[in-house]
Amino acid sequence: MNEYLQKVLTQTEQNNANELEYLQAVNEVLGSIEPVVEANEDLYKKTALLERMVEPERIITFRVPWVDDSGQTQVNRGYRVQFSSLIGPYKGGLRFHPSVNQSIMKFLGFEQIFKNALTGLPIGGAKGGSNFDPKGKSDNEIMRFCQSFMTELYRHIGQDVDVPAGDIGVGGREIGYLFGQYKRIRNAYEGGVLTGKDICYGGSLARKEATGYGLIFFMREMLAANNLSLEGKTVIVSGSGNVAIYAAEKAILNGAKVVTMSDSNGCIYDPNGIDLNLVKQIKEVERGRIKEYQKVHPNAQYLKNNAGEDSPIWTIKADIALPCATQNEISLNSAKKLVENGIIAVGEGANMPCTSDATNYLLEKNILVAPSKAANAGGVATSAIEMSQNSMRYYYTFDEVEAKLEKIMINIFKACNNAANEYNKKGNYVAGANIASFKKLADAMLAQGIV
Ligand code: NDP
Ligand code: 2IT
Repeated sequence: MNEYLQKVLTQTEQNNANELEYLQAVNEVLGSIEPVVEANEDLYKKTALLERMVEPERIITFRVPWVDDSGQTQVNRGYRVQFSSLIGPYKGGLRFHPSVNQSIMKFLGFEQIFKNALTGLPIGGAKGGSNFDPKGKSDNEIMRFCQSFMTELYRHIGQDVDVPAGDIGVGGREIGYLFGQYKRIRNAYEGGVLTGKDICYGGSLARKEATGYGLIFFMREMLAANNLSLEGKTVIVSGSGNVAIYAAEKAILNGAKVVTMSDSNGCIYDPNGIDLNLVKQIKEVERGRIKEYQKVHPNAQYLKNNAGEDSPIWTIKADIALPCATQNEISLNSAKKLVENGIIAVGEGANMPCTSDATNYLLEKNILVAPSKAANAGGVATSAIEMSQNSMRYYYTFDEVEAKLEKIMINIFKACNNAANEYNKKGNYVAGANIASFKKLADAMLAQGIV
């Protein structure tokens, strides 16, 4: 590896020891950009360009005290990693999940910089959240938590400063409570401070569908470039949240058959094709568990997750896999199983769902991999369209937003494909996405001086 790149990698490892997810994300990007670095080595070295790229502009952590329904005070930790404001206000989701820690926040914030650059829209990169576990909490507990979280976060965000949105555990309900508290503290309606708002108070049509739909638009382009299509393909989808549901919906609209969905307890396998309306009822309305699917469709199989073992979902035979749950959900062993079963493409709806060795294995076996920072960028792109509608004090129709999203995803695929071809990595869209976004960010960094 190039000496300068190697030096920065080693330094990053030393400075962030124990932050495994963050180091995984940095390794993947830096591992892809060697030819660009070699061509600009002196300038990058002199301006410490890579060293600046891997150091967040700001990390905020804070205490979030709240009172549960029994009257007991609870304390969680809140985060906002404002990674880069190079090309726009900090932008990225909030995750509420017990696994949240600084490494996960930094990996997500780092990925977000590159993803947001690929959208072609003026948004920087950030991520935030809390180790709060929304599971089993009452609506009032969720509201009190969100209000306490915002009571600290409000001073760090703003529609031209930093614009949070949803992620795991944060959907329309949570964004509503967060927005209400922000508005109350600020005594101003600043619509563009959060995205993923409900339509009735400033949200964008098609934002809810955007990440999943965008993933399928990207898959359609990637498959077409390789003389393939979604028509008639069997698809396994993991997760049953926002991204999974709308990826499944659009895949079905494109003629594919989706046979699985999952949550952290296990997966359902319905060889006849998933009943998506039922999944929406269970997950979006009742906030229940995926196992309940079997009550209505007793012929569907339920495969339980076993602690410490790979999810059984990746052992099910299919043409296309869409991991839409969480990071590192596809291990090397699962990747081997997918290949053994004849998979042709993997579309990453979740952020960094494959371990590094899984990604490398899939690429070695010539499996088409749609990398998360490109393939799931439709969500944040539509968030930026929500911000622009808020600034204009105007609304687009569903079809108008979807058409813009489709165009953006087509352009992202082209950018990844062109960069892969230009740098002798034909068909490697992982490298293509990293190179295309890095070049844009490097140019912006050089243009703005040492900041
Ligand atoms: P949701 O909270 O709506 O759904 C998450 C789903 O994944 C649930 O089914 C959940 O199951 C499952 N899941 C979460 N954590 C784990 C885990 N540790 N192990 C197994 N299953 C798990 O989140 P989203 O759909 O919004 O997010 C899913 C992924 O997509 C994340 O990686 C997120 O970063 C990414 N993403 C989201 C975007 C968005 O716009 N929402 C945009 C781009 C990427 P359970 O209910 O049991 O926890
Ligand atoms: O990972 C992501 O891109 C998101 N969770 C969406 C972020 C956003 O600002 O819409």
